[in-house]
Amino acid sequence: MIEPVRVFAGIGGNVGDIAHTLSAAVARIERESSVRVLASSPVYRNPPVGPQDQPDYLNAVIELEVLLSPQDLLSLFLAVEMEFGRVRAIRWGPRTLDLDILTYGDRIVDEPGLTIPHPHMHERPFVLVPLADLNPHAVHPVLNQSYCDMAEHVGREGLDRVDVSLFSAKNRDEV
Ligand code: A4P
Ligand code: MG
Repeated sequence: MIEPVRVFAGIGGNVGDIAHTLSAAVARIERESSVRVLASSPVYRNPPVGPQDQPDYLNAVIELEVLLSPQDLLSLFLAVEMEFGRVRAIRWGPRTLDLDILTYGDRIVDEPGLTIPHPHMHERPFVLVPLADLNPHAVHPVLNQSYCDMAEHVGREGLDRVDVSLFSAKNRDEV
């Protein structure tokens, strides 16, 4: 029997009706029988990291319980990105939807095409701040620091909380 695994995932985008895309993507993920959405962080508007000549992003972190391997979860994320019209052109360039696996339990994965924990998460305010909102005292599986300490270290400059709710458990129970 497969044990459910707790996953934190980054969700973001900077093209189109971003708030709508992010909510629709979370609803799409929730419809998978092998995934349960447990919570979503607040959503933050923030300037692009990487190439600057692109619009601001909306970013959030979602907490999932999955019955999928890390590889199968990545395949699901890539499929959902495609469904929402993600066109992959420029590295770190604009995208309608970006789904990243941040952590998968305490597992460390380092193989071609998949690195967990996500290799940039520890340096990105748009990941650490919402992660600390959801789970402040949890500890990064490799760096052994709590997310609230890491978020404090990178700071929250440029992050502007927006009034959008991606998911509430109530929505799920009503379906
Ligand atoms: N991949 C490897 N590990 C993972 C993982 N843990 N989760 C591979 C998800 N994917 C993972 O991703 C390329 C490949 O990474 C995937 O096919 C998968 O096999 P991508 O998202 O298509 O590539 P990319 O965006 O060009 O590069 P990268 O390094 O993945 O970018 P990120 O980390 O996704 O960052 N600024 C703001 N403010 N907000 C953002 O959300 N995002 C990015 C992209 C840049 N700047 C940003 C934001
Ligand atoms: Mg990505």
